[in-house]
Amino acid sequence: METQAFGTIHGQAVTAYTLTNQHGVRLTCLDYGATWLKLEVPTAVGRQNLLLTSPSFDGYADPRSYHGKTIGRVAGRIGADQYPQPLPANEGTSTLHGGPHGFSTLMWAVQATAEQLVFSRYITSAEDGFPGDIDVKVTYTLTANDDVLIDFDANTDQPTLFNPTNHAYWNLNAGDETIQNHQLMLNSHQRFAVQTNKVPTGELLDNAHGGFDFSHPTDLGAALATMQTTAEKGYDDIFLVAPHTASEPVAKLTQGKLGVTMYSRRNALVVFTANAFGDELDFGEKTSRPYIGIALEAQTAPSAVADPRYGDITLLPGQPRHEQVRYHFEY
Ligand code: G6D
Repeated sequence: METQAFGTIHGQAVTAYTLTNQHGVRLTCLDYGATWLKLEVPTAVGRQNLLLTSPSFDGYADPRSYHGKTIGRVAGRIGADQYPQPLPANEGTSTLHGGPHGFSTLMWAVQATAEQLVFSRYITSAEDGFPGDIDVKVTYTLTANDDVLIDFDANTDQPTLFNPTNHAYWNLNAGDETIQNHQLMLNSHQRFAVQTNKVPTGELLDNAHGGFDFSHPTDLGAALATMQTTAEKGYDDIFLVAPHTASEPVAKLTQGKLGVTMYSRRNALVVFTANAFGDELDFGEKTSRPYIGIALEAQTAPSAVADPRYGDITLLPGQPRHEQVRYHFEY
């Protein structure tokens, strides 16, 4: 395990932690936001980072930057009034990615071993505005067979919500190209209809029509071309994951020899193609612009907050919850 100073926030030092496996795959995370900073694989021409990464901490200090960060208590958008107690709003009347003081804005304690980075944090209700004080652990594991596992664990003292995810953006190009030359497969046949504020209505739409069918590996450039007549001009959609076994992937993204395959038991995956990105974000050698990255966010469908048909995101005292997402890399 290696560490590197990575700036400061509110007078506190931010540190980058790097694990390397036997094949030379390297995982780097920050204590701030329990952020996934880099995933580097060895290639014929040297190491290649598959994530969008800002070169300095400035790129992570803004609470509205979510790249690589751990998102919680609740990923995605829910109405701040969709729970018996009001939730902290940060986008009109919605709570996006855990509200203004979500997991992504916090400094986490770290315990590191050769294979794991364990980020832990006690978060009070007064701190993030959700009911209940919670104990949270986010564990990144880099295995010998080129998997990264992210395990999310939580306990609470009062009923609350827990639906965390990771918000890494992928770009498998060595150069400055966008993800338009990538192929995407999703284990999904339906997606959630949303209101104009992007909070789901609870209705499902069929993926078969209008550029949403990724049930087989699909060219993202061609798919994005079909989206140019929409207001979003790209994907920012909550896909319902089809029933599947633990060994069946929920998503696979490839470009040439490089690939990332995601496994999750949860029933939704948000796909966001950075449709309106401009130069307000700095991704180093990758120029920030539309489609410079793709976020694949495994989660329980946000509709579950108000509709038990779509799952259960409640966290109850005495009933700790555990969620996991696994990524496998080919290079
Ligand atoms: C998520 O779906 C959302 C987007 O709408 C948002 O802009 C982004 O996070 C920051 O992927």
